[in-house]
Amino acid sequence: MMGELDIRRGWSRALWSVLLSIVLWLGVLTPQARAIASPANVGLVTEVPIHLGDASEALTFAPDHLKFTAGRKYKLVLDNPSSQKHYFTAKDFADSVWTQKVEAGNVEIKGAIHELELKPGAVAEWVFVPQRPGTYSLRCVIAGHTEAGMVGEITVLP
Ligand SMILES: [Cu+2]
Repeated sequence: MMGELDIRRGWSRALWSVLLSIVLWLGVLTPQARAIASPANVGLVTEVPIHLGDASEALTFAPDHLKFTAGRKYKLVLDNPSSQKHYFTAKDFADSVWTQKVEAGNVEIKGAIHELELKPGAVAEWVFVPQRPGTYSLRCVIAGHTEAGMVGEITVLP
């Protein structure tokens, strides 16, 4: 016959097993939840600025050497401080990266990018992940600009 004490023991055993399963469940779940919500993961984008031309109309990219690591996410911030338009043309590089988006003005473009044209004063942000290590050439395809030295090099490290 079950006494009052036995009933209380039974209850407390049931309560403990419920608590234990909650603890185990949280233990399994929280590391994943933490990994998804972690600001370290959300904010893991390296910002890299590049100027196409400059205020004194120099035909250059600044910097003219870009270095990335394959598999990491970058936000390339391009601007054109000059009074003429310029191109960021690095076709082999563009074909080898995974592009998340390009943002310019109020427009966000998703998907593959081949080259970018920046009008005077324009700013564009290109978010991508380099996929293939290698050395890629960069140039501005406006007539005469490549010849005048508006060229650069992009290195993707493994
Ligand atoms: Cu140019």
